Amino acid sequence: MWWQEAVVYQIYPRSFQDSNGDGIGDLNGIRQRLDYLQRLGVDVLWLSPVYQSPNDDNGYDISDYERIMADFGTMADFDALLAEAHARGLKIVMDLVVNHTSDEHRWFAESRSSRNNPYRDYYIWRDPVNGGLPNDWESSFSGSAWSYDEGTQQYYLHMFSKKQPDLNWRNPAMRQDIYTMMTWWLDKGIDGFRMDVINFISKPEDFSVPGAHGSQDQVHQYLEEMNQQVLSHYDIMTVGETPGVTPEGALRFAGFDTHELNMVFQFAHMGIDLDPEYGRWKPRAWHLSDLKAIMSRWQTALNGQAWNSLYWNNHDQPRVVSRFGNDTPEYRVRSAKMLGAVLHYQQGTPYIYQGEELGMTNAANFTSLADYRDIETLNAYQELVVDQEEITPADMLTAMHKNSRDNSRTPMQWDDSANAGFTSTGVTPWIGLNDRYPEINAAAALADPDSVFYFYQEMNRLRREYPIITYGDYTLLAPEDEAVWTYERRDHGQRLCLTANFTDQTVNRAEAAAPEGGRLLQSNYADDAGEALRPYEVKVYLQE
Ligand code: TEU
Ligand code: CA
Repeated sequence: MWWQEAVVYQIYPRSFQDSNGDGIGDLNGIRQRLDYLQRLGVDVLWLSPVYQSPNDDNGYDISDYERIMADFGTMADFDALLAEAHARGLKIVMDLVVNHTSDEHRWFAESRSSRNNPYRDYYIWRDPVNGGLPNDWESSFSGSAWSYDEGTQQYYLHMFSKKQPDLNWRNPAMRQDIYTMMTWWLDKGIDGFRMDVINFISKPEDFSVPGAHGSQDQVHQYLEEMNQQVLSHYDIMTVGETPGVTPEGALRFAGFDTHELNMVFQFAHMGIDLDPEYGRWKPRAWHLSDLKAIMSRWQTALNGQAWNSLYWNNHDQPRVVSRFGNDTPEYRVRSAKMLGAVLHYQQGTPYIYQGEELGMTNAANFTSLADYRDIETLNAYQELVVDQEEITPADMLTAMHKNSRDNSRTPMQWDDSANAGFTSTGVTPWIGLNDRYPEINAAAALADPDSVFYFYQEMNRLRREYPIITYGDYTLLAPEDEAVWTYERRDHGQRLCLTANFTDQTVNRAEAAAPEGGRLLQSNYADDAGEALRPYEVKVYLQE
């Protein structure tokens, strides 16, 4: 399928390119940068939500699915972007957020207006239990997942902010409205959907049963129905965002022999440095053996039965070079390339998040709470530092530096001019720039043949040339090794072998030497030092 051979590039429109000097990225800005994206050699652009939204959660709170957020432009701008992308052979995948809407969506306004409004049942309403909350579910953005509505004296459910009420997928009329909306977009010619927290859409019938949180079996009925009524009528790609999903779960959502989605995003590898209780707000040390074990398990469990989506980064995660690499000036470029190779030479469809191809880093220059914009971060600070005093301000700031979602939401760094070419000089961007932009930016990368950008470009080129990169079987070697990740891929008598040093020391490994008849396909050093793997060195050998 075409989506197995594609490379996807995720755009966070708010932070990509401002075209009209209001400090906010927009659709026309994306259109201005299509040359750059084509040059990188990606096939699909996934746009984080561009629909009308009051921006409580930067567009993941949609108030009208068939309108464009004024900040981003107009529907005519969208149509122009889609047409120009298609003319260049680039596809566009939209974010589909249907677990919840904004509380400013017309359906919710109707729903909360009275208990017998026809839209009441589009959302999830419950009576108080013993005068209080219906159950102990917590919102991902702190506090209870239930908010009380004075007008109608019931609670509504919101797994995210109180401005993101969860839709009731048990309601067939609601589902039909969603399918109609999806059809409307697909008829416009978009090329697929990335489905936000799609495994959360089904909820238990009885909220008093403990442990019922998370995926329920009905999710598969809903997705089969969606597939049958909508998705199967188009040549598109779908990827479900499915926090907590296991490989076995992925086979149900996206098995080659099932009729729901094409791929899912798994989260296991994103959890290795988080605290079991406090999550991203108490970072912990991670081990390469864990990272290898998790990702290798996904490689083997899905092989031949489903298709992996490969990602290090997105708008919810810190920058990978700061997380699993080394973002010091000495090793940033080297380790960003190494990480890119480790990911892209696995079996699956790779996703590049904007700026990853430049080796963009976490926002170390954010010094106080006032620099942050993300609702998850701000709410967590209020809850854990201010209200409950469980984390000190200093420790929280350290955690935010490591893990806040804002690390990946700073403006794209295009050049070394004031505002990094993201917006006009003199304008204050909606979120502060990463102060390393004079060194780390697209113009500098394009002028440097050894840049991370050209390394990614080369990976994209090689993927087109060698099907083994896309389709080969994966085997992990030396699973216990805490410094080096070695794996091989096999396909039709060919063998590809990757070795990657995750440390800033030179280490010696027999597997790092050229195998018999093998030729070096790609590496991040100018020469080959045989068994010696230099700091953050990666080598990919091909035996044909
Ligand atoms: O994210 C869902 C999700 O489970 C997390 O990764 C989430 O970002 C949260 O930080 C958990 O710590 C999706 C979107 O990608 C995210 O941007 C939205 O905020 C969220 O859904 C709600 O729509
Ligand atoms: Ca703008």
